[in-house]
Amino acid sequence: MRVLLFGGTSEASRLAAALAARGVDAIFSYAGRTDAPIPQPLPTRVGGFGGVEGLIAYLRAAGITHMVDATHPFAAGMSRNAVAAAADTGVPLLALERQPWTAQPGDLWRPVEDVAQAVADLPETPHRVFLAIGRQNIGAFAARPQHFYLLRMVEAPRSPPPLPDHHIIATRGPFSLEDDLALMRAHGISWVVSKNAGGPQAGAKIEAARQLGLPVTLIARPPIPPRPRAETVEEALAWLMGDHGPRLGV
Ligand code: 3Y8
Ligand code: NAP
Repeated sequence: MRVLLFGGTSEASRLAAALAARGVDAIFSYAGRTDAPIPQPLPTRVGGFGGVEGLIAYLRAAGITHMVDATHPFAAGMSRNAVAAAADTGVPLLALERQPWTAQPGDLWRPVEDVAQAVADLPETPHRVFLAIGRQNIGAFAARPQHFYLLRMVEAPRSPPPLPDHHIIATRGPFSLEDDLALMRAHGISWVVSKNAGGPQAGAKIEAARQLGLPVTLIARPPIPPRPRAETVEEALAWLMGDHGPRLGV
């Protein structure tokens, strides 16, 4: 057995630790979006594969027998490529993916389908917007310069965002409710924009918005073709160690 684990989430890191503890032959894969990603207890490769064809070539050259796609629910490009490569090579694929958040009493959610709709959803009157969607999609909000934007991302962007009134926080999650409440109060936030990432790691801002009675423009996950799916590390381990490979001391 040789597992290729597509990472970039807390679940991926937990699965990597479990595989390393069991001595499973596995390779961890980062896209290389950040300069100093969290080190993993597995041999790690960084960077794209070169599309589906590049991934297929990698699977064959590295003798990969199983893929676990533990990328973020918004990493749709990687997930779609993994589905295509699995279909082409027959290498079994499992997605390790958390459930989306579901609205609770008190949530003031404004569901939108994508970033463009999130921009259009913002009000005309100036607001103080917590834009906690990282740095890849900030540019789209230049169409709404009337707002103050509190921008949170892992690393500061290489050039200033095209937003006249903004403040950048460069930090790596996960985030706590206490910290997000304090942050949103300190900046007088009146509107939140978030991806529906699911899980507790990025959920603090959603709970904080609920407590503060703030509207949340919530971006739905991009569609990904169907593939076998697990929600917990334990399920993923069972899939790997069960009918898909040798039974190790789990
Ligand atoms: C490069 C690896 C772990 C993984 C930690 C999780 C939790 C903290 C919360 C907010 C939301 C956001 C963002 C976020 C979270 C975890 C997880 C998660 C959201 C790292 C990481 C990589 C990335 C890429 C990065 C994106 C950005 C998104 C920031 C490492 C820290 C906003 C997603 O060019 C860029 O700057 C790209 C940045 C993709 C989304 C975007 O569009 O900007 N994640 N995040 C991975 C790689 O190269 O393969 O650097 O250590 C991983 C984590 N980020 O091991 O514990 O499990 O989700 N990541 C979102 O949810 O909206 C922050 O601020 O409230
Ligand atoms: P994406 O748009 O789905 O993928 C774009 C391309 O990046 C892929 O086609 C692939 O390039 C490369 N890639 C993506 N993830 C990879 C991985 N784990 N290993 C190797 N190559 C990878 O990707 P993204 O949304 O930018 O996410 C990039 C990374 O950040 C992923 O690890 C993801 O888990 C993590 N992340 C993303 C978000 C988010 O909001 N998007 C949030 C948290 C963490 P090739 O086609 O050349 O193979």
